[in-house]
Amino acid sequence: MNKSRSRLFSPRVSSATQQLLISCFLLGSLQSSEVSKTRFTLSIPAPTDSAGGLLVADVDSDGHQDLLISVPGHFAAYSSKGKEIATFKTNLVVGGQSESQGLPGHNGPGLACGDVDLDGKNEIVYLTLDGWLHVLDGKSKKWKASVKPPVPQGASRWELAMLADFQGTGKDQDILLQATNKKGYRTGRYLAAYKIKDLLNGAPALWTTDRFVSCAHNGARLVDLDGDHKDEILGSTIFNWAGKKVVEAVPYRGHMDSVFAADVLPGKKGLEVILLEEGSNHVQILSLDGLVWRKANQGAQGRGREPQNAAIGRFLPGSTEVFVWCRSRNQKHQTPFVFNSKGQITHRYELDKIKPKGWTDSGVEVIHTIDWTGKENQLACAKERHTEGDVGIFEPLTGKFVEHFKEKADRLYVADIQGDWREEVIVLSGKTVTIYQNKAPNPRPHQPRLWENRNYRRLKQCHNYYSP
Ligand SMILES: [Ca+2]
Ligand SMILES: [Ca+2]
Ligand SMILES: [Ca+2]
Ligand SMILES: [Ca+2]
Repeated sequence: MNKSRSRLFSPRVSSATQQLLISCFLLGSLQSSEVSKTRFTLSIPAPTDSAGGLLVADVDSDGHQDLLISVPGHFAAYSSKGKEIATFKTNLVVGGQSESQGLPGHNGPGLACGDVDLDGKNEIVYLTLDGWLHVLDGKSKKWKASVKPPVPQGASRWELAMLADFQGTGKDQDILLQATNKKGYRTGRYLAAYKIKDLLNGAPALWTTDRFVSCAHNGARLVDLDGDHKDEILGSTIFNWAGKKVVEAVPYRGHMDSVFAADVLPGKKGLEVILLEEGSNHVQILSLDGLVWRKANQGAQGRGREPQNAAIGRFLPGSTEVFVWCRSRNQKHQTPFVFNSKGQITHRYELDKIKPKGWTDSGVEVIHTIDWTGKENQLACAKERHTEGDVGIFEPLTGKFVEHFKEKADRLYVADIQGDWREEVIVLSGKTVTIYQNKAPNPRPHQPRLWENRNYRRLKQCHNYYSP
């Protein structure tokens, strides 16, 4: 491995942007609630394919969450009201299919944001195609540091940088770098964990590995599973803060398609990890002690039906039980199925019979669990699959849509950006961003903001198309 080196770096900051800000009330096409729409136009190019994505963080450190948007060659930050904070022209690492191009994969933002130098203000952290990692001040847009970390032999460059806490400080003082093998079917097997301060000073990594088994199409996801305030690293293998493999999926055929973390079993200490197999087509739930359950939706021939995508959440009104909703493989006429927390299938339906009029027969994609109503139970939000299409919010257990937004969505992201702890629906269509907010009365206005949960923050930064 080569020694780290540093150099000066000057981002170009574009002039003021053209913006259109609309804030209005309208009724969703299903007329189920009042929805406000904030709309503005990007001053960076529109996405032309699946490269680049969205991220919510307080970029300018004014106490309000902002939106980061990346496309090849550019990224930009806007306030939740559509005010431009910064635009940058730089070859950040974003891309499409990770198994051929490397990480971060379809819709991966290739950006991270947090206070990495403990000056009380957030920095933007990202990798560029030439192998450098950059740190910018989010508010002043000024360059703070750049470094070219040594790259593992089988990789072409570091492809994904994630802010982490491996020391249990409660802050963002660590970083995880991930890369795929450069030859053959590329998966994110290489990891390097650093104290950020060490990395920027050219000091060695806390640990490295070439044995991480990542999901096939997305990077690692970080979460504190056991409550020791230190991040675990999630894939088909789960590593702890010290780089030790603590648990792994039980044998399966093929690869893992998605990974999520949730407290599926509150009686069992810590969070559980939900993994979706493609090949042997089961859903696995792991705890730090090992397998909790592994189940498939068996067809008439006894063959498991592929879960393909999932949404995990409290989907049953009046209950806090966590359910695992699976979309099903079908290219058309999707038939979602739902497991309860014990691994029993409790719901199945044909999406075609329930979806809104005009919605594609190809079903849904980019499926996020969403705290939309403010009630205890959650919903799912998704876009029309395989098309720049509409966005909807639906009840996962029944498939009933409660909102239908007419869109030509290139990207969909769900996060609390407007300040009410409930989550908004954020859509990028060409150069147009629309933030949909539920203006119906919030039944639980005094809930803590979701961002106070460190795991919410981590999962909202470590995401792509396959594991939103
Ligand atoms: Ca802000
Ligand atoms: Ca800072
Ligand atoms: Ca932990
Ligand atoms: Ca648990």
